[in-house]
Amino acid sequence: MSHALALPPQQALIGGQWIDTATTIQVEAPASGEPLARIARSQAAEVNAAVQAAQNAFVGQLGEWSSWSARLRSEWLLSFAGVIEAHHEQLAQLECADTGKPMTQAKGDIAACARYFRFYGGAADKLHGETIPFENDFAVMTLREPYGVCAQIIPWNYPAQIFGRCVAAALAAGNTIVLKPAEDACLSVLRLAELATNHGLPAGALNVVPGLGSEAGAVLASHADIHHLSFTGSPETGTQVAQAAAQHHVPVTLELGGKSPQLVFADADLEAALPAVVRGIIQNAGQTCSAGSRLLVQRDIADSVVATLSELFAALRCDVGEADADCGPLINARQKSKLEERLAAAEADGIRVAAKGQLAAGAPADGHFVLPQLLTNIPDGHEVLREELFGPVLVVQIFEDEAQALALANATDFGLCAGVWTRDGGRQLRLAKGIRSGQVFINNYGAAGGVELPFGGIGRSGHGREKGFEGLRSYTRIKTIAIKH
Ligand code: TXE
Repeated sequence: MSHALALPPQQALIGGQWIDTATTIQVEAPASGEPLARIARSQAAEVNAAVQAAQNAFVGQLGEWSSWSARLRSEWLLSFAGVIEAHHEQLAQLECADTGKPMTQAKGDIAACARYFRFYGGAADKLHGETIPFENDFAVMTLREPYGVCAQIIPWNYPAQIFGRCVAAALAAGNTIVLKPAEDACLSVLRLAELATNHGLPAGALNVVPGLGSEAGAVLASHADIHHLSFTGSPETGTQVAQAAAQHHVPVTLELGGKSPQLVFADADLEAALPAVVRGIIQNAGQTCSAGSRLLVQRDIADSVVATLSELFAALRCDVGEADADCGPLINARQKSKLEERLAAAEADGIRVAAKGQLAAGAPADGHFVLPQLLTNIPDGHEVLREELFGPVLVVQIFEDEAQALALANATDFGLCAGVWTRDGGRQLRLAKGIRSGQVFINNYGAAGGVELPFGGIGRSGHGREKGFEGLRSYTRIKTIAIKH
């Protein structure tokens, strides 16, 4: 597969230079398990050099990047959105090969990446402080200042989208960046970094240190000279990086996944709801932090909903990315066997597989596929209701009334998203207020991924917000200036 792909540089990007590392990491294509690329394995030396380069580009108003005005940053980000769009096809091919996701989804991800640069480009020069009425002989104002060096540790499920979300916002606010992409998929990130450098982003404004989480990631998270840390990944690793950052009092944004419920009431528009419920769990083969992975359905319609969903699941086809199937493979053998073990344990506990999708004819036998499936007959409190499975597996629970629906929706220590399907306006608002999560979608799920909408979790799903204007503010801190006259 690699011969057909135009691969990006696979080294570390430090201070505008692509640097070889002593050893490298083999990256495999999830679709086939075949070798795809060899990326740099950055260690402490590279991470330290990258942090130094980011500091050099950010020295008050003297650094190469921090000397740019908000208007200049805005213009650069807007024009870079155009560069991404011009390379849309090539970036989508990389994303598709590297993550295994269907081509349509890869194209959507690249479009979203460009939209982040357009949105934050438009917002960069609209980030205002305040003036505050105080004693008559004072003038008081607040400035929204960039932090300085932002460390960003990102995962493999949406490399290009998360690059857009984090990098565009941090740059728009005037920060410099050291980004540690995931070892499992980072080719689109490396190409985007190359395009940004070639498009005139000052050296050191964006540094990329590919490598292992336990090496480059751990060194970056505990670095004394970073000023902000944004992490997207598992709750366990999130806890570790937050502890590491706390040693130097570095503020942290954590985006850690979820176990998000979709609540379907008897009065819902089922023709809209059920296909959206299926899309909400099979997108990116269920490897999505915001996946709608729990279906809560009202008893009166439960049998017919399970019957319709069973037909929809049985019609799903898995294939490799390029073939544009409903569902691609999981990212690697480890994620696949972890999920298969959990599914085997669920079956042993009497949980029923009500329906399963199929492998498309001709799909490669050694891709890391797990067939999309619908699980019913689940004992209260079972692990599959509590833990993020990170695969195309939807678990079904039945509720009697609104109060029970709300209790089940909140019976999780995650709190990222929820979908509510009902025509009752009062119930829509009661549940929107009552569900403990960062996002509640009424009669839709995911709001088409709008980059303008703030996004983040509570509890085990993390804290802080990315996306939207709120995401831009989160890359700034307030300075209060009080002038006595
Ligand atoms: O995640 P990790 P993994 C969840 C999902 C999945 C599970 C495991 O449930 O099954 O996490 O996936 C870097 N110090 N999500 O193992 O370890 C790592 O290199 C610093 C949810 O891939 O959290 C990568 O860049 N960094 C999710 C990033 O952290 C470290 C997306 C994420 O890897 C590190 C992905 C360390 N000690 C997985 N160890 C979402 N929220 O969308 C690893 N990393």
